[in-house]
Amino acid sequence: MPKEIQDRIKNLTDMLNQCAYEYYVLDAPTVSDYEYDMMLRELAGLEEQYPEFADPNSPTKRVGGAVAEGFEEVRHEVPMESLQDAFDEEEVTAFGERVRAALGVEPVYNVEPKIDGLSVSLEYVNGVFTRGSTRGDGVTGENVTENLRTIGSIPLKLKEAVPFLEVRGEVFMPKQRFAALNKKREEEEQSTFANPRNAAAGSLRQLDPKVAAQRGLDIFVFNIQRAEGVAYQTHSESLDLLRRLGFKVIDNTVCHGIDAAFARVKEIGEKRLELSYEIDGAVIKVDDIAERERLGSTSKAPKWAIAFKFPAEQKKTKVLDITVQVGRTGVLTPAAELEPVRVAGSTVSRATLHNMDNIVQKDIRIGDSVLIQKAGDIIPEVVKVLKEERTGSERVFSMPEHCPVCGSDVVREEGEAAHRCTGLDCPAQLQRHIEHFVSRGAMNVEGLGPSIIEQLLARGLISHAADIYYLKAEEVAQMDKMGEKSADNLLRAIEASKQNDVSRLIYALGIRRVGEMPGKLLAKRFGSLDRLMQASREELVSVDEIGEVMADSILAFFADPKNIASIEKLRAAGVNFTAQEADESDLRFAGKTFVLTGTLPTYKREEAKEIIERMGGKVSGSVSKKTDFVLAGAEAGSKLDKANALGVTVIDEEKFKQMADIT
Ligand code: 0OX
Repeated sequence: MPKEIQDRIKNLTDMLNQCAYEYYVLDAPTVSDYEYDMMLRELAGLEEQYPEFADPNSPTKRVGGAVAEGFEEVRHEVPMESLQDAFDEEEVTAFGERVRAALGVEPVYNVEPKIDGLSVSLEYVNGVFTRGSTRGDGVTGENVTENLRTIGSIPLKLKEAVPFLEVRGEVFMPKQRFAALNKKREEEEQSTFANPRNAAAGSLRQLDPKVAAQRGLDIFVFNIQRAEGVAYQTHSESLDLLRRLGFKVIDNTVCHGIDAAFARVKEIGEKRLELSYEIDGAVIKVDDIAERERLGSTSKAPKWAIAFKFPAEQKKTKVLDITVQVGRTGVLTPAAELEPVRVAGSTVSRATLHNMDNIVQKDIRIGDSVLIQKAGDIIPEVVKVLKEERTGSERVFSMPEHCPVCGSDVVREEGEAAHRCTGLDCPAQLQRHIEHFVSRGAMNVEGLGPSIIEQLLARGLISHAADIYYLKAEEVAQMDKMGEKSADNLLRAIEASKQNDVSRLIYALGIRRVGEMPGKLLAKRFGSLDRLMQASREELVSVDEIGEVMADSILAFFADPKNIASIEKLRAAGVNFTAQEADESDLRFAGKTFVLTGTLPTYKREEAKEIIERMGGKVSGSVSKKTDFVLAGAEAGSKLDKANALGVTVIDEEKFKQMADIT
């Protein structure tokens, strides 16, 4: 029996690794997502039952394991060198001349796009991924293995068990993922990332690999740093080898001579906007490894390579006006209305200005000439004001004191960047709130777009998100451009959404700062909306990733009778309030603070701490009035005295085990 289990685990592991390779590296999946998930689930189940057979490098770990406390340092045996830069053709020509002079011949080059991400090193022992680290300063980086493991295109096991291999690659966030992430962060009132590179770096440095796993990171590899048991004469051969081993390898073109290489650089530059990831240049490398060795390196960069940098396309235009949009939580977001201009492949006529601080800091005025560019080749942004072009007729912008939609007061809370409409019934907020409620990540009601919501609100058919569940067929059929069939489909979609898992509902409610991920964590931890509504602050903050600010926001939401009325309306309509996948964990110590002192008869201090934290409690180093229990062992010192003096309950290990139900 165990042999069969072991074989099945190995089989599933191999199949899942192959599927990840086909999906992420080849971009040619051979199984459906559903089949993949089924295999993954079966493997996770077997590993849980038979941990002795679980592979530490299992594909189940790609979803993100334990939260780290920090990252340990990794010293790079082979330094991760940087690249010399060139900004014009002359600099490239000069590089070509230096190389030819040193070698005595015109070499063969290899030209690659330069991915705008961050460099990492991946190490494999006997074909198994053992460690991954950031470049850092080139000599010392950080161990980010658990986050890298979540990147689907990184092979966990190579197709051949080479004894040792260290490869270098660039981790990046595709443009679309970057744009979607920033949109979501803006909605959730979190700060946005300036570009995909920062977003990738921020994601790789997440202490919780589950967060990294959600970010859609990808990688291209482009260099063998160290290897045993492999042989290659040229860079091209090394890249072919990496491809055969299962890596996603950077696009590369062999070019004979520096002129051909530069022509390829220009070609890459012309096509850059068609790529799904951002590049900031192209790299020209000598292809022959022996020639590279003859050329050597300076203290920082190899003499056999040069990076040609493409400038981000910037265009000049005029700020015609600054307008304000009201979001679903009432946040007023200013935007520059621009004289239309073509930049990075499309016409731009508007750029978000984020908030007042950004406007003040860049001193953007109505009528200003400005330079604009696209962050991540997608999101238009104002880079700077051309102050020398001011005529004196420009107007300083100030945030409206009243909401442009409902006229309510606008306030800016202390410590917040955002201005907010205080109108409880602001139609703009309501519209955006309902759009959010039915959006794909929330209740996912297909066919209920912004214009239908607008009509439903205008005709008084709905005035709350919950009202969609009370719409009648004849009411829906009244909408413009709504045939009988689409009305029918819409009602069906609304009806179907009642069965959603409660994690979607929690996110859909629009509790400030509670995004999709917190929605899932809360659903899992509390199991139902009713249980979440009763949760104390302590219980909330005991959930990983839920901080004090979010906990307060959740408490404030459920303390508002208007929100409770909406929830009751949803309940009466038959919307599901329970989680499909509730966490069975026992949180009996939620909200309780323990202090440990002395030597316990059987537990080490770390073990007791682990039990307390797993059950939702906290361990503190010093006794105060807020301490609930002092767990005291032999030779307990001053902490025990203090506990007695303050009247804090003192327990021994025996009692602790009883409380935790450990026999
Ligand atoms: C990139 C990239 C970065 C290897 C040896 C020195 C620099 N960002 O796409 N670095 C290198 O080469 C390293 N190649 C690249 N394509």
